[in-house]
Amino acid sequence: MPAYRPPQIPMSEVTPREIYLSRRSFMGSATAAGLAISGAGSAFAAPLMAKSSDYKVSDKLTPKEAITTYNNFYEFGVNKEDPSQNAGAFKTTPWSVKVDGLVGKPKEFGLEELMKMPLEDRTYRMRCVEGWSMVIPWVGFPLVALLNQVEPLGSAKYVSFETVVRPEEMPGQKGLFQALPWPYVEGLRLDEALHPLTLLAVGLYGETLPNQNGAPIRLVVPWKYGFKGIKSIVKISLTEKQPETTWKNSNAREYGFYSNVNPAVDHPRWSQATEQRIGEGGFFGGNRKPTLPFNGYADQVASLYAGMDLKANY
Ligand SMILES: Nc1nc2c(c(=O)[nH]1)N[C@H]1C(S)=C(S)[C@@H](COP(=O)(O)O)O[C@H]1N2
Ligand SMILES: [Mo]
Repeated sequence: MPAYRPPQIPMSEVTPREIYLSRRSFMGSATAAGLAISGAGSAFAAPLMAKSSDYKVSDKLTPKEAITTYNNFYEFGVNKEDPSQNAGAFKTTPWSVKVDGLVGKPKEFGLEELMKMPLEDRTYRMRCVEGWSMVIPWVGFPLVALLNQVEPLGSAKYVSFETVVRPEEMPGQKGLFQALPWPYVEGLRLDEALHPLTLLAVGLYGETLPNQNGAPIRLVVPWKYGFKGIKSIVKISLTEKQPETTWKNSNAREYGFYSNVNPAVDHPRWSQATEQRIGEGGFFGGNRKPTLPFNGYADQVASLYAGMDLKANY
């Protein structure tokens, strides 16, 4: 496995925003770095090419141990340590992602094909609605690269996502107590989905994505609360109507469609003004830092919401 490469200076710091955004959509950065494929049963023998990133955060990376043992993936249980303990038997090969709906060229992408997309290292700040945060070095490709291939129609306004249903491999989908209705579903507005920051991740810390983090492919939207980052995706559809989303369906008063990280809009039961960076100063209490609007990505994404009431559209 190659050493993790710290991301380089973002193009956004040296290029006017419009040029930066249009460039970002069509080209990656020049340097290639290998993505090591590890883990028993991996179908991929050859090292994959990952592009070094032009995204940078000055924050310290969250240790891999914390990223992979403290998270949410309710298909494997409702406690933070459940996913890492219960996802071992989950089979991520073979795998395919069906992309359909309002597109000119619907297509089922095999995992081998997805892994050949132009992979990049992208370190993002991540913020859970519960008040904890992490800094995660993802490996993935912009969702826009996949959407371009299916040719969205003019009538498409939203993108919906669906997680696999496999009760035999996912203990949280089995038995009398089901924490959520399955499949887990999420959605983005089309312009959010096309934004160059929006990633389909297939790895972290330069290695194949661990099962508990959403293997083999999951969504990462760094300016939104963590639950928008739907894991183990099997279906993506372009729609005219705003898609159903799991947490809004289960409690619309507490979780909205937009879910933009916003320190000025409290969750009905707690403040969103500060966050606990996991791995720094203990998991709980102490050392909380201020939460930034759009999780610190306002320069890149605030314009998507110009003129919207973000208190009403939480
Ligand atoms: N399918 C699925 N995706 C999911 C979840 C889930 O329960 N099921 N939990 C979400 C929540 S609440 C968070 S905070 C992130 C946490 O995982 P990560 O640290 O690997 O991003 O995954 C999100 N994606
Ligand atoms: Mo979360």
